[in-house]
Amino acid sequence: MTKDQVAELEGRAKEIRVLTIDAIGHLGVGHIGGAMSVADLLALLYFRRMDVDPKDPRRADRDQLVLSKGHAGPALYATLALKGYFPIEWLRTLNVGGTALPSHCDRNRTPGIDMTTGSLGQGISAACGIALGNRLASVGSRVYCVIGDGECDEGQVWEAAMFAAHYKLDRLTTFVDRNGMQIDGRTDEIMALGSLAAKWRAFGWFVQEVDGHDMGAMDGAIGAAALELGRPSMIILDTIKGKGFSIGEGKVESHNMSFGAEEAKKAIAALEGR
Ligand SMILES: Cc1ncc(C[n+]2csc(CCOP(=O)(O)OP(=O)(O)O)c2C)c(N)n1
Repeated sequence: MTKDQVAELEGRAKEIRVLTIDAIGHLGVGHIGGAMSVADLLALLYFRRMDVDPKDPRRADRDQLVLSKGHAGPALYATLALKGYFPIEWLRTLNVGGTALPSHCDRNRTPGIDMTTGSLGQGISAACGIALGNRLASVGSRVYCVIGDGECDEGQVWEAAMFAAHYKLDRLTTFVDRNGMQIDGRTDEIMALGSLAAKWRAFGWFVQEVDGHDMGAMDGAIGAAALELGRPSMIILDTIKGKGFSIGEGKVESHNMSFGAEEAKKAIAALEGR
């Protein structure tokens, strides 16, 4: 990637963060921490890597994303709005009655959402199913999946890990958003994960570890994953929970935080360097 391309993607990530803070601030409460930590990845996927068409969100051979940590939905909604799936104005309808944008992802309600998620552990299984289904249908597209590090406490994640390796799902690239925190504390204290890289390798995956706020590093890893044949790919992203949200950055409390429009305004000004 050139410097200009990196700068453009960083600009997109900033827009995603601004719109996510605005939407959650407008509502008054939401999962801001885990949304901020994946904003850079979402910018990279939707504005560089994924072959998708906002005018045809269900195109059979599109690349797909399963946001298994479905509570980060608001960041994905901001990304999809910027990409042109629906009007930016929808973002302020986050989680109000009758909305197309519920707090957690719902493929039946939101254009561009590929899988309904929110019950942790299930999304990665769904991603495996999509990848295997694509192979059976001779569809050559890629499936991306994002799980949380706290989500790795779920046994179902490891069933999916075995399944993907057994079926050699080499068109599946999964990311762990390793922000070191989950709902009620640091992952080290709640359920220590040890070496995640060693675990995923032991399950038969091609594993890379990169800085989840570094566009170039992530892009390189996604490229290397695409070249890997015969096994699924895991890219462990080292991230900061609440990244870019001045009130909550690096804090466990950012997980599901209450804040209003005024605080959102201040946080957005800080993010934009005003
Ligand atoms: C099966 C299930 N159990 C509990 C929850 C409630 N919950 C929502 S987010 C969360 C913590 C997830 O931590 P992590 O995966 O690290 O997410 P992140 O820190 O990236 O937001 C929990 C326990 C859930 N959504 N699903």
